[in-house]
Amino acid sequence: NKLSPIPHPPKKPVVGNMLSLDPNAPVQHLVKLSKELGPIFWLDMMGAPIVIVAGHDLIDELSDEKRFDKTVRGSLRRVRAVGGDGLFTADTTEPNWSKAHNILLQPFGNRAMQSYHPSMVDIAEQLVKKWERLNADEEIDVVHDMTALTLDTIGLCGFDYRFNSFYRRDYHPFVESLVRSLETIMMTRGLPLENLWMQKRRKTLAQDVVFMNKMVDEIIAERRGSAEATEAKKDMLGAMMTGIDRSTGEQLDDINIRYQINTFLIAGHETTSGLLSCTIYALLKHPEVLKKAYEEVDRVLGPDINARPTYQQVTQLTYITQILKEALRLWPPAPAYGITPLQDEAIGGGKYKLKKNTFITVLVMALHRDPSVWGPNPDVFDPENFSREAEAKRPINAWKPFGNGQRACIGRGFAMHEAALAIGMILQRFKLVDVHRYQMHLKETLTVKPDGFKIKVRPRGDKDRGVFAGRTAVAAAA
Ligand code: HEM
Ligand code: LEH
Repeated sequence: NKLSPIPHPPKKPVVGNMLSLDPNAPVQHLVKLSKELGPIFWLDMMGAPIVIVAGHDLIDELSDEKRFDKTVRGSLRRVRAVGGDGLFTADTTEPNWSKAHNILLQPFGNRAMQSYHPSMVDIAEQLVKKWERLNADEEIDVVHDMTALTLDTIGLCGFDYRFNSFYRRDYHPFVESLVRSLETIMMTRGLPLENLWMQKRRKTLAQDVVFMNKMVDEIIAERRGSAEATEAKKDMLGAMMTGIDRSTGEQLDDINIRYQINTFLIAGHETTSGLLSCTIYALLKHPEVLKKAYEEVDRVLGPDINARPTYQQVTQLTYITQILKEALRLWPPAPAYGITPLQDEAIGGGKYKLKKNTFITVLVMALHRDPSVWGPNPDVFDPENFSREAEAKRPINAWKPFGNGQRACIGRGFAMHEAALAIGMILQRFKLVDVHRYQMHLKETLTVKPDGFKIKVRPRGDKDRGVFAGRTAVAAAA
């Protein structure tokens, strides 16, 4: 075989390795396979080879954008049903990719983050208010509430729309459609088999897409209709409607703007909520980390729990940020990404030949636990992995939760600010209670998130704030 000597597990006739991947947890299954087969191996997906890379040395080479580019294939290709030629699902060579990339750098930049901050606080307050009003016997479905937070936040910051997730029992109809669509997209992974069940799912997918597009198109049309609103609104939609690509002098058309908004909703719904849920899990399981996190929150945000955190204060939550980065290491919400060689290539000192256009999966989840980078106990949660010193010492391309190069996540700063604010405001107010002694079990959709994770919270009293609140009060008085 042309891919030799890249290792591969034994395969069956016709289906190849298709059926040897756990359909409910393919990424976790690939991580397990990488422990048996090594840092690179390939699978036969019904005739189509897919190369899986799990080791740091090789991924470091694959991060060279002169030699490798993102490729939109497999499940990601099918996400185009919703994301169209939005940034996440566009090919790098599509004109709309670079156009939108240039225009969107501004509304995702640091300056713009400051203008979204009050809206982020608005939604985070809804979350903590909900938790404050729970009775002592009531549990919190962590992923549900974190999804409500992240979806409502991108709705408000993105296009001034309130999903009002904290005012409903079920999800907003848009979210119902989105979740169903992504489910169908993931379930039909690699299966060209035509049956009644799949025809039904496909029809529902088409209807859901029509519904989602209509809702977003109406939001855009409404904004176009009100001229004064276009100038006043400092949200992402405003920036997309007025922004000009400096290299072509062109603007985004409304169909592309719709796909960008669909994309933000996929992103806002699927990933930051996973990060927040895993972070809460880690805090519950590591009391010594939680203690330091409380100390930072009390020191930076002060003793008055009703004082809204400022933008500046959130940027000072540096230990919380280390915790978030470590959660992104152990449980990267986007656990893999797809790339392809621009020319025939050889990696690993010429050992592994990769023909132009080969589909390569970078297995981020495995990279993040590579002992050659993270030491002999890579599965241990330790925020010191992201101290200034540890970060400076680490080789590049060892931590890639946001992808690579020019195709890396444009929402990274947005997600990190939103997450630090939310954890800060939660720790300002609550003690976390692990009522079920939950053990991490990752559910795979497009992303990975904890499955069935429930907690309780209790209000923090003045006693819980201890010396730090006192010290802050004294410092404030001085
Ligand atoms: C791309 C992860 C939050 C918007 C990506 C990629 C990753 C990623 C890994 C690269 C995908 C690939 O190579 O195929 C994450 C994580 C997030 C997060 C872990 C939260 C913790 C967000 C948010 C937004 C967003 C909140 C927008 C509101 C995008 C866009 C792209 C992208 C537009 C495509 C960029 C391009 O190719 O030009 N994200 N993301 N992401 N992300 Fe995120
Ligand atoms: O290798 C890939 N896909 C394989 C799956 C693998 C398990 C064998 C396939 O068959 O399709 C490519 C990996 C694509 C997955 C990308 C996941 C990114 C999730 C991010 C969603 C939310 N988001 C969007 C933007 N920012 C965040």
